[in-house]
Amino acid sequence: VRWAGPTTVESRASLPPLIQGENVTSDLTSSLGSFTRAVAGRSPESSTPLEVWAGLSATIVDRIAEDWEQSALRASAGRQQHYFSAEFLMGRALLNNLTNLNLVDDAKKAVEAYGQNLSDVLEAERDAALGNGGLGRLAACFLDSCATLDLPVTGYGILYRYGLFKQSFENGFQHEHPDPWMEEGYPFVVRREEQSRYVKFDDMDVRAVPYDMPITGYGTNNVGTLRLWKSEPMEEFDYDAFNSQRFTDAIVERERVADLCRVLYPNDTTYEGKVLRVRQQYFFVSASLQAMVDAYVEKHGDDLTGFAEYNCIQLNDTHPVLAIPELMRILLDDHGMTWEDAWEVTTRTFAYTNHTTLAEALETWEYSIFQQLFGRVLEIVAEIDRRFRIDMAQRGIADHRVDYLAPISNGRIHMAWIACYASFSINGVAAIHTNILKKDTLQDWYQIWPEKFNNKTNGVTPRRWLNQCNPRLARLLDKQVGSDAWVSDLDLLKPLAKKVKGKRLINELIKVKKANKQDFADWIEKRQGITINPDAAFDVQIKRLHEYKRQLLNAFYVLDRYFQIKDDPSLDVTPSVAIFGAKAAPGYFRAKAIIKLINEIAELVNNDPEIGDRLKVVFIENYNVSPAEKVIPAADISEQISTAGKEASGTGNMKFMMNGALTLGTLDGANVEIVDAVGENNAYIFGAKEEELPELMASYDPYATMEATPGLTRVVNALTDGTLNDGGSGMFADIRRSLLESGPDGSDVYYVLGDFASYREARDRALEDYRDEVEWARKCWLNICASGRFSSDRTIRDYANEVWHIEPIEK
Ligand code: T68
Repeated sequence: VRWAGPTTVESRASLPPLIQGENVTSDLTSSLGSFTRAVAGRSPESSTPLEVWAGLSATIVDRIAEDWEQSALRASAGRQQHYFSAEFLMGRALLNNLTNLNLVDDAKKAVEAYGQNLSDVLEAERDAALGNGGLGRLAACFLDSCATLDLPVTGYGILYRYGLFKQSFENGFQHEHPDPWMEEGYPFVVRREEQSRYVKFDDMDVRAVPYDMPITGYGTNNVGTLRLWKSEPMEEFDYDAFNSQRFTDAIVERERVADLCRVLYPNDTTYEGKVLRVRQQYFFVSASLQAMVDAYVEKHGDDLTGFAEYNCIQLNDTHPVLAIPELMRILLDDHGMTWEDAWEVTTRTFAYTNHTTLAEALETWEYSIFQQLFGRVLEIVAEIDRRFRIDMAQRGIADHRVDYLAPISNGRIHMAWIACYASFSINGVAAIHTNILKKDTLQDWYQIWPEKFNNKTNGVTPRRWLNQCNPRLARLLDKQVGSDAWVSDLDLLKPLAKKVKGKRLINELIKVKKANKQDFADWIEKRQGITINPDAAFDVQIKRLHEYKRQLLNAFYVLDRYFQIKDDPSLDVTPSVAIFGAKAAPGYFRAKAIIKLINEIAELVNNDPEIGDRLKVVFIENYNVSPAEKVIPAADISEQISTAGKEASGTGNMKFMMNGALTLGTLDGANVEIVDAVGENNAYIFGAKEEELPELMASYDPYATMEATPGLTRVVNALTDGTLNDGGSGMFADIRRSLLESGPDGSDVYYVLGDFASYREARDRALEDYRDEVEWARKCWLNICASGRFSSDRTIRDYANEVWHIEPIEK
C-alpha cells in the first residue's frame, strides 16, 4: 500500500499487506500516541505536524529494532561489504520506511485518529542533505538496493551538523543559508555510545561516536545500517582548565573538535585543499576501519591475514582514500604485521570508483598538510611511494611516467594514484566513462593493470524514484504486471513494451501524467507563487549548476524562443514551461552568474503579456531530493545536455526515464545506454560526440559560429545590451567573455555556441512531437518499460557478483 499523495488516497486493496488486520492500525495508533506524547510533552491532537512526524518516526524505529539487530548479527557471520563515502544524500526517511514496511494505510489512519493529516506530517520532515549531488544520492540509492537484496553491506560516513546549504533567491541572486537538519530531533539515527573510537591527529585527539541509521528494504525484514560518525571531545569537559580560570580555553577546545563535523563542503566538482576537509576524511575512515578491525579480531582472533576474506571496502571516489594508508597503519602498528603481509591484505580489501574525468576535481593534498596532521600516515604514504617507484622501475616504466603516477610528486599527495595502485578493482560509472578512463584519465594504470578495470553503470532505486514519488504510475504498473513485484524486479516491465499499441493503456498513462502535472503546478504555485499551465510541455533540467552541464545552452534556447515570439507575435509554438533546479557552489562565480541569468530571463518572459502561456520559466528554489520527487513524475522532457565526455554518468536521466519523460540529450554518460535501451526514435539526441570534439575544438571559432547561427548573436548580445540586468555585478559580461574571448578562461570550452543549432533543432522537434499526445505517450511508455537496467538493484547485483563477491544473507 503506498501513499498516494494528498489528492488521491487510494490503497492497493488487491495486494495482501505484509502484516494484516485491524490490530496493526490500533497498535500503531497507540504507539504513535505514546511516542508523540513523549516527544512533544502534550497530546497528539495538539502537537505540531513536526512533533507527530517525530512520534511516528520513533514508532517506526521501535517496530524495526529487533529485525535490525538480527540483520546485523546475520551480516557479521560471513563476508561483508563496506561502502565508504563522504556523502550520503538520503532525503526524507519516514515515507520510505512506511512504504517498505507496508504501513502507509495504517499510519494514515493512526495519524487521523488524532485529528492530524499524514500529508502534513510527511511534509514536515526535513531532507537529510548530507551530500552535494549525484555522488551522494548514488550512495543512498545503493544502500536501498543492498537492503532490498538482503546483502550484508554497511555504509560509513560523517554526521554533518549542517547539510548542503539552503538556497534562497534575493533579487535573482543565489544566497546560502545554513541547514541544521537534525537540530529539532531526528529519530532515524541512534547514538551508539559504546561503539565509540578514538581518532588521533598530531595536533588533537577526538572521540568518534557512531550514529546508526536503519536502512529498511522493500518486501524483506532485512535492515541494513548507515553508520555516521560524529566528533566529540575526548573528555566530557576539561575541568582543570575550567578550574584554573581557563574556562574559555576549554570551550574553544570543544568547539575545535566539534568543528570537524560541522559542515558538508559544498563543492561538487572542484577540489579545495582545506585542512578541515582532509581532517574529516581521515576522521571517518579511521573510526570505520578501527571498528571493522576490532570486529574481525573479536570473531577470528588477532591474526589479521584473513581480513580481506571477510571484508571488502568500496571507496566512493577519492574522498575516503586515506583508508588505504590508515589500514596499513593499523595492521603494522596496532597488530604487528610485516609490511608485505599488511600490503597483501590492503590490496585485496579496496575497490575504487571514479566519478569524474574533470581535472579540477582530482584530489591532491599538500605534503605539508599531512605533515601537520598525521606524520605517521605520511610516513606510510612515503613508503608506499618508495616501493611504488621500485615496482614500476622493475616493470620498465619510464622515469617521467613513474614520477607522474607516484603517490607523492611535486610536493603533493595524489589520492587517485594511491587508489589506483592499492585497489584490486577500478570502475567508472557508465560505459563511455569507463572507456574514457581507460584511454585517457587513467590510461597508464590501464596499461599496467587492465584486469583491474571494470564498468558499473549507475542506477537509481525504483522504490523512491517510482513507487513512492509516482503512486499513480505505480498503480498502473501494478495493474499491468498483476502485482507489485516490479518494485523489486524492474525488469518485469520489459515485456509490457508490447502493450504500447493498447489505446486504453496509453490513455491511462496520459491521465497519470496530467494528474502529476496538475499536482506539480499546484505545488509550485503554493511554494513560489508562479502559475503554470499544466497542458504545456514540462521541460526539466535539475542538477547541480556547472558550466559543463550547460544550463546556459538551455537558457539560450528559452531566450531565443522569446525573441522569436516577440518578432512574430502570432507564432504558433507548442506551449512549454522550462523548469530549472540547481544549486551553485558558493565560490563558483560563473555558476552563480548563470543562476542570476536564468532568474532574469524568467522575469522577462513570465511578465510579458504578449508571450502568455506559450513560454514560462520556473526556477525551483532550494532544489533538493524532496523537490525532485515532486517534479520528476510531472516531467515531459528530460534535459541531459552536458558537453559530450564530461558527465561521467548522470542519474537524474534514469529517474526521468522511469517516470515517462523523454530524454533530450547529448551522447554522454548513461544517456548513451538509455538511447541504446529505448531506441533512437524514443529520445532526442543532438550535439557533437565525444570522439568528434577534440578535432572540432582544434579549429573552433566561437565568434564565427555565433554569427553563422541564425538568432544566436541576438541572444548572446542580450547579455550585455540592456535586455537583461545583472544588477551591476558584471556577471553577464563575464558569461559573454567565457564564450567569445580567446584564452583559457574564454574560448567556449564547453562548446555551448557550437552545439546551439543542433540543440535548438532537437528541442523544437521534441516540442513539435509533443502535440501528438498519443504518439508521445507511446514513447513515454517504451521508456518506462526499458528502464529496468537503470535500477540500482542491477548495479548492486553487478558489484556484488563481480567485485564484492558477497551473497545475500541467510534468513
Ligand atoms: C557525479 N559526481 C557525476 N560529485 O558528476 C555524475 N565531487 O555524472 C555521476 O552520475 C554521479 O557522480 C554518480 O556517479 C558528483 O556528484 C560530487 O558530488 C563531488 C562531491 C565532492 C567532491 C567532488
